[in-house]
Amino acid sequence: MSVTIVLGVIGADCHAVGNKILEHTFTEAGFHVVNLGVLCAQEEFIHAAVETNARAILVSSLYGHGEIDCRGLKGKCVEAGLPDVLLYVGGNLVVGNHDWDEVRLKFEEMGFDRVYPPSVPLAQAVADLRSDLQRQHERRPAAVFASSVVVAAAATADTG
Ligand code: B12
Repeated sequence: MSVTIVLGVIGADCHAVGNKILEHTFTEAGFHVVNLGVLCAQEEFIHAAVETNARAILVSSLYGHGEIDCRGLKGKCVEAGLPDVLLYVGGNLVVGNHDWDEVRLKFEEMGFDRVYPPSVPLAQAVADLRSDLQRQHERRPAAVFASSVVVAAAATADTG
C-alpha cells in the first residue's frame, strides 16, 4: 500500500502551478497524494493528515509570507497527535533575497524537517522523503516491531 502525503499551498497564497507539478511528481513516484490545492489554513493540513493517516505534510509558500503562515504548524501537529509526521516546506519562503542558509535555519527552528528553495530538483525531494521515511521505519519502537512480528507469526500459522 502506498504512503499517503498531504500537499498544499499555505495561507492566502494562490500560486497554483507549482502545486500541480508537485502533485504529479509525487504521484508518479508512487505516493498517494492528498492535494488540498491553494489558500490552505494550517488546520486544513492537520485535519487532512489526521483523516488520511498521512506520513508527511508538504507545504508550499510562494508569495513571501511563509514565515508568518508556517509559524506554529509543528506545535499544532504535536497537539493533534502527529508528533512524527514529516514536515517539508518549499518555494519563495520570504520576501526578497536572503541568505538561503538563514532561511533554511529559520524554518528548521520552526520544526520543519526539510526546507527547499524554488530551484530544488523535485527528484531530490522525492529521494529525501523516501530516505526520511526509511529512517523513521528503522527507528520504530521495539514494541511496535514486536507486535508486527506476532501478527506476522499468526499469519504464517494461519496459512500453514
Ligand atoms: C504566475 C505568478 C503569479 C500569478 C499566480 C497565478 C496562479 N493562480 O498560479 C498571480 C498573477 C495571481 C500572482 C500573484 C501574486 N504574486 Co506571483 N508570481 C507568479 C510567477 C510569475 C510564476 C509562479 C509560477 O507559477 N512558477 C512556476 C512554478 C512551476 O514554480 P513555483 O511556483 O516556484 O513552484 C516550484 C518550486 O517553488 C518548488 N516548490 C514549491 N513549493 C514546494 C514545496 C516543497 C515541499 C518542495 C520540495 C518544492 C516546492 O517546486 C515547484 C515545482 O517545480 C512568480 C515568479 C516566478 N518566476 O516564479 C511570481 C511570484 C511568486 N509572485 C510574487 C508576488 C509578490 C505575488 C503577489 C503578492 C503580487 C501582488 N502584489 O499582488 C501576488 C500574490 C497573490 C496571492 N494571494 O497569492 C513574487 C513572490 C516574491 C517573494 N516571495 O519574495 C514572485 C516570486 C514574483 C517576484 N519575483 O516578485 N503571481
